[in-house]
Amino acid sequence: MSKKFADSGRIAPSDITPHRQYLSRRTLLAGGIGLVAAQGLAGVTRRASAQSAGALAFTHNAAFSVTEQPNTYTDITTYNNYYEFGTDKSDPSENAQNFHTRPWNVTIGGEAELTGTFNLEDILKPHPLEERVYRLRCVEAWSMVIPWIGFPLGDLLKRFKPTSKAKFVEFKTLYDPKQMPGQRARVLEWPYVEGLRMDEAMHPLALMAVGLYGKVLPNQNGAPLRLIVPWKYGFKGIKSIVSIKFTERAPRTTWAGSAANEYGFFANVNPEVDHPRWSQATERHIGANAFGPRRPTLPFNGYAAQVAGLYSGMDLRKYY
Ligand SMILES: Nc1nc2c(c(=O)[nH]1)N[C@H]1C(S)=C(S)[C@@H](COP(=O)(O)O)O[C@H]1N2
Ligand SMILES: [Mo]
Repeated sequence: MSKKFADSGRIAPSDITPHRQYLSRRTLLAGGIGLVAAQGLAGVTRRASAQSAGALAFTHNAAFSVTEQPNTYTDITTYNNYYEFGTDKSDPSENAQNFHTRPWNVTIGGEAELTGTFNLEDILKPHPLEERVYRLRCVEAWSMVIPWIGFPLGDLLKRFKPTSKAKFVEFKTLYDPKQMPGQRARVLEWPYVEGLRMDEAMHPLALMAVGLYGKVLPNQNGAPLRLIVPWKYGFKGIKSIVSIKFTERAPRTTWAGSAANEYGFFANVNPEVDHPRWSQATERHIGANAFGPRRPTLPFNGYAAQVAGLYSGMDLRKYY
């Protein structure tokens, strides 16, 4: 799989990050170094991680990572969409600093044998953490490459034994206008809601993220728990999740519900289906070369080989 992911190889020389040590480790792994050496390096990561605050223990998943250079930690943590903390890209990093992510509960409901409210530690406990470097393509036609830390969403969902009626999964963000100043304005319907079809949710690329760049998620990136669906536009990646519900019908999601002509339920990255107000054929890559040439947008954000089969027989212009 890494070979296919590597095919676009779009590393701009200007995309240099300050995380040199981190990257050299990744480059070695991406370069196909032997398994023993890779495990040795993962061990080094773990030992080193105990020393710095917020560091996580994880193993790098090269097979599920692109080999493009990740954006810098600064880009990833200061250029954000998180409307609960303001609509400017710099607002979340400024306004989310005091957001409380502990204690944190997640309610599991709907069509499953096991439902209820669980504390975050119990949600996370059984899941070993992986690092996966994924492309992120925002519906606003910009992109980044982000080294997430997380675990497969499907592994979490299976634990609650969804019934045969569970055809979709709905996710909700915390609603707490006291802590989230953006929720005091009606820029969106609150709380933020997203959803996936069950087979999409069970796809091994769908990730529950708890960290990035080897450390616990910064609040502005959706701490303590957020969704990443790399073949879809970024808005599907709902942040700070407090509710997961198995449903029979497609949930009404925030963006598709409020502007159905602009944002679809599926929201698969598709260079051939434009947003009514702009083209989706190309993207601006955030980083040192952000105002250099635009890059072509890839079908399913470069993950077509892995996920196109989920949509065989569907008219992707109709189900956008
Ligand atoms: N709750 C919530 N989740 C959200 C958003 C939001 O405004 N609120 N913005 C979405 C959009 S449009 C994008 S592109 C990604 C951005 O994630 P990042 O800031 O970690 O890059 O988060 C998504 N998740
Ligand atoms: Mo986005």
